[in-house]
Amino acid sequence: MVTVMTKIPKTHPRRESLELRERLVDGFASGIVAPHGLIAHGRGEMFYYLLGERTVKHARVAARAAATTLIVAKQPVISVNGNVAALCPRAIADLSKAIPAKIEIGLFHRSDERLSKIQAALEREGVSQVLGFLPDERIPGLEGARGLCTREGIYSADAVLVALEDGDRAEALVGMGKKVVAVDLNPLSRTARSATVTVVDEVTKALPLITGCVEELKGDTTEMDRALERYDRDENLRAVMRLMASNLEQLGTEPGSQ
Ligand code: PTJ
Repeated sequence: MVTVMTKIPKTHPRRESLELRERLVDGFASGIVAPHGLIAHGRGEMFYYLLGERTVKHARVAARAAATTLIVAKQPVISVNGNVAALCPRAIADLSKAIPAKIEIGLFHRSDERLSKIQAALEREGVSQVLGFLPDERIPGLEGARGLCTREGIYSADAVLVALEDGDRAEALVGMGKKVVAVDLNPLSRTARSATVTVVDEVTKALPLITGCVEELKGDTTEMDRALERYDRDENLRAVMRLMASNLEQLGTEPGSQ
């Protein structure tokens, strides 16, 4: 397949968004991203647009709870799929170092070829151990290849970070008794509504935000307790939805502004 990378002009008003698209298209062309990943990204773009394409305060509150959940976990694991590997492999490496947490590739549309390409992308960012290639366990209730995982990683983890996750898998991980930290731009998704902590933000912004919170909170039990006390998932998601609705309302009164 021939894919021509488009150079986005520095002055383009929607440059950041278009550059993320380019990363996805590039990841698709190089075999990291599944075709379905392009559709998933489009859905995310729509919710990000409603958020005003910025990290909102509710995401900052959630990020502190997410960081605490990962710090206090005995066996935290970061689950990586094609989209996340294409968008922000460095941010995954940084977060795994800061916590520290293992990294496991968990694919919805699993193939050995994609797995090795994602593994190579993470290794290029200095990650020395990437789990997932040789699964020896299954997530109960998930049929087919998407239920595969490793005993050393996701199966034994007490906390798992998932980004852009399919709802079934997020629910199944919660069903296994794990704390699930989700990054998802859609506050209505099953993933967002079933995770222990949900950060509604664009993943390339959310992961560095969580890493910053990990660095700040590590060792500060008072602030970590406060971070968990201040976070209520359902209230946080409702607040994000109210914000999206009010942004939409405001956009509707400014015709032609976009
Ligand atoms: O690489 P694979 O084979 O594991 O496949 C990955 C995809 C993403 C195709 C698979 O997990 C999937 O189909 O996901 P869904 O069910 O479409 O869910 C993706 C969720 O992520 C949706 O709720 C989107 O709104 C959200 N999303 C998309 N892009 C972003 C995002 N959230 C945060 N940052 C984004 N950039």
